[in-house]
Amino acid sequence: LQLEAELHKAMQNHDFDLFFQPQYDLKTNRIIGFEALCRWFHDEMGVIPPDQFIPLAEKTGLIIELGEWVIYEACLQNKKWQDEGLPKVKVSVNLSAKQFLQRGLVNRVSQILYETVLEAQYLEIEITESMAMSNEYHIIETLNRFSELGVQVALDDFGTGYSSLQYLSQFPLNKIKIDRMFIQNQSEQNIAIVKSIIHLSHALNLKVIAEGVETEDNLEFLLNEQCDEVQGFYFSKPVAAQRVKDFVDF
Ligand code: G
Ligand code: G
Ligand code: MN
Ligand code: NA
Repeated sequence: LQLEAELHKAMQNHDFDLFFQPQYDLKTNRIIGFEALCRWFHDEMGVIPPDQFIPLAEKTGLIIELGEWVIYEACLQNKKWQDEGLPKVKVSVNLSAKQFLQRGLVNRVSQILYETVLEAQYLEIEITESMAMSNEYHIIETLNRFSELGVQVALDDFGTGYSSLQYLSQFPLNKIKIDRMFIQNQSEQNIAIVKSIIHLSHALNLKVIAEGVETEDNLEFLLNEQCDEVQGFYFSKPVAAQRVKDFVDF
């Protein structure tokens, strides 16, 4: 396949970059972290969005190398911001299923933290609800090892799968990320779902972040419902690393 060959070439040529989207604490209005999002800059095709190349990278196995690069780059960048004197915040990376199930992942992450001199508490990994539901025993095993390492774990795209929070309470998670579709389509049903995710998460001692916050109304609703954190275009789109300092008043 054409795109597959291009993907291999891109890996060798370092044609990937990370963009960063800020996450805010709703009570203090402070930035508490950035989600790192991968971008592919292609000479002719321009910017290729992750929706198009992550699934392909998964299929071809290239996700292992790419995923490792993403973690390394995110940690390195975060450490750089800290060294420049910015307040310490988390950087959050998305892990794909194949990457998460790979043997040696936790050791590799531990090594990356050592190499980049980033304290583990400033790295967060995001796994999706569907990954958590795949029932493989080593998911809990791996999450426990991340937890022992001190790395934070967030459950991404929450609400799109069929897991109960009761089931998830067996997982060593720190945070639930409410999928943006529940925020953006504020139907009566979605409002009820968001409320119950927030209440149940808090009952289980989990933090909750809402994704896809685009309007003042979204923000007000989430503030009323005691949501902990927010992320979305209302605050900022994902931006290049060098732009982060522009709007980070921290
Ligand atoms: O940044 P954007 O909204 O276009 O991302 C689209 C999707 O691609 C999201 O689901 C996001 O989680 C995923 N994605 C972005 N960067 C990475 C990455 O580095 N690794 C993995 N596995 N997924 C990513
Ligand atoms: O699946 P995941 O949550 O990792 O997806 C992250 C993606 O969501 C990012 O690529 C980002 O571009 C996108 N995103 C972030 N905030 C918003 C928003 O407010 N509205 C929309 N439509 N997309 C958003
Ligand atoms: Mn994510
Ligand atoms: Na999500």
